[in-house]
Amino acid sequence: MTLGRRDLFLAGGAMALTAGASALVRAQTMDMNHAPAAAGAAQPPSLAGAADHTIRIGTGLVELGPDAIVSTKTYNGQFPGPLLRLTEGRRVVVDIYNDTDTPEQLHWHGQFLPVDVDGAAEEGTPFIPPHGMRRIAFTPGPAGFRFYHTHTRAGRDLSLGLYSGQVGPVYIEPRHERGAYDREVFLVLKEFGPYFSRTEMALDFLDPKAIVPALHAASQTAQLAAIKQGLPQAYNVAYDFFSINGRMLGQGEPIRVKAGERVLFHVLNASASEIRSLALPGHVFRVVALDGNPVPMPAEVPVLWLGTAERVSAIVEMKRPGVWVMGDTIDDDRRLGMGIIVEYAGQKGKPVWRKPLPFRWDYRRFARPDTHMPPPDEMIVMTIAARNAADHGFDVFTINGVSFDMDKMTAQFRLARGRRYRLQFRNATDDIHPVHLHRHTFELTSIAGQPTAGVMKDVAMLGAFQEMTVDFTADQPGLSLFHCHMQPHMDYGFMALFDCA
Ligand SMILES: [Cu+2]
Repeated sequence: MTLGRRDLFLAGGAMALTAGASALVRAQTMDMNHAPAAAGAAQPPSLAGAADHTIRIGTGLVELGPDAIVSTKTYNGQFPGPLLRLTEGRRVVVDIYNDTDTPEQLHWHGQFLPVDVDGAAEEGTPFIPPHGMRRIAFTPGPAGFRFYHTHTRAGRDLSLGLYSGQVGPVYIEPRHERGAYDREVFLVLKEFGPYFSRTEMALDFLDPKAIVPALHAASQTAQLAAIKQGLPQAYNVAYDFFSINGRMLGQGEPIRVKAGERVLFHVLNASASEIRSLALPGHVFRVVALDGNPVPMPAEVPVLWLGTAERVSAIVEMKRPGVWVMGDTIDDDRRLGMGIIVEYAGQKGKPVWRKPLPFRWDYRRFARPDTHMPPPDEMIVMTIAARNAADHGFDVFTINGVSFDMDKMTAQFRLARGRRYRLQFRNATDDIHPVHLHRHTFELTSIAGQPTAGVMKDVAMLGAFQEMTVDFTADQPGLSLFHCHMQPHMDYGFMALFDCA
């Protein structure tokens, strides 16, 4: 059963919902103004002098193609936002202006920053007020491919949060450059024109495959309970337009390459809710970094898979002259624009797409061969469950039975500074969840019961009915937000705060 966008708007009263969501965000702003100074806060920067970077949040048009022009919130009137090249350890001052009518948060994804600049209201970062500005200063790190994006709740308002165009890449120059390549190309994968639907495509591409029967049974019980209450299938977000670097396949400039060149692609999945794949026929990707962190064992793969907010840095040796489509392996998504043309010098003709052979994505491919991990100081079990279609047709998520309360914003987990923790995720839902921990990098230590080591990430896809463990050291004082990076999941309960003292 599919519910079209028009039907839903007629049924739901979209305008009223929009106003409600804005009021909620405004109430949070007022609360924040009365909050005591958050732990881990840095000295506020001086307002004297010019900033190193200025970012303006505003509403603008993005021309994805001649017949696909969307109005959305952007950074500096462009999509993606400007590439910010920072240097590890060299302090920067950034002015952020908000030219919109709603409070905003700008999150520096993947960096180790104090709570007053990290960009999450849940941690205590002040909002950038509507038609106001904030000057922030921070010391960038760790080195590698990061990004910046909005961190507001969208709920039922698909103009807010990551449904908008508020995404931009960050590259933090390492002190020592690594890898043999000739040039870098940044690719930001992003959908536009979001609408509600009830169709959901199940993706089966993760290895290892083993599921935990008890988690599967718990999910089934929850789904049966929803059916018994007569609740329909929950809402899912679908999209009209798909793009790479803000242009639909065939509508932008091709990536022009020369035979023999080694191109380092920095790929970001900037989707609010979708997992993406990417292939370039006739070529392989040599994955050198995941989420900007060098992998212990660079390895060649025919297809990249990225959960929301994940990054892959991969070198492609250009040795098959021609004109190719680099695109999503899902035909519908590629036809709706998810791709970019790669054109060799002197080559002409219709761009060629070839479906890659079936391929399963496994983080362990890039892991350290030796999987012996020292035991953590403490283990924290986090069981994720869903109450299907429980909140006006949206799935509500819980962690250990608790759904995050956006009004109270209380910390669910306490951490002692300097201790090493192991998070054991247990997914009692039928979705893959790209889970994200702010202000830290974690190490994957087991996937579906299989031990692994050495892969450092800030987002990792947790398979349906599966378990995964990640280790990290609690070295950031104050609150750190943990959440699923799918906007509809984080908006409906899939969040928790860690409080480190
Ligand atoms: Cu999720």
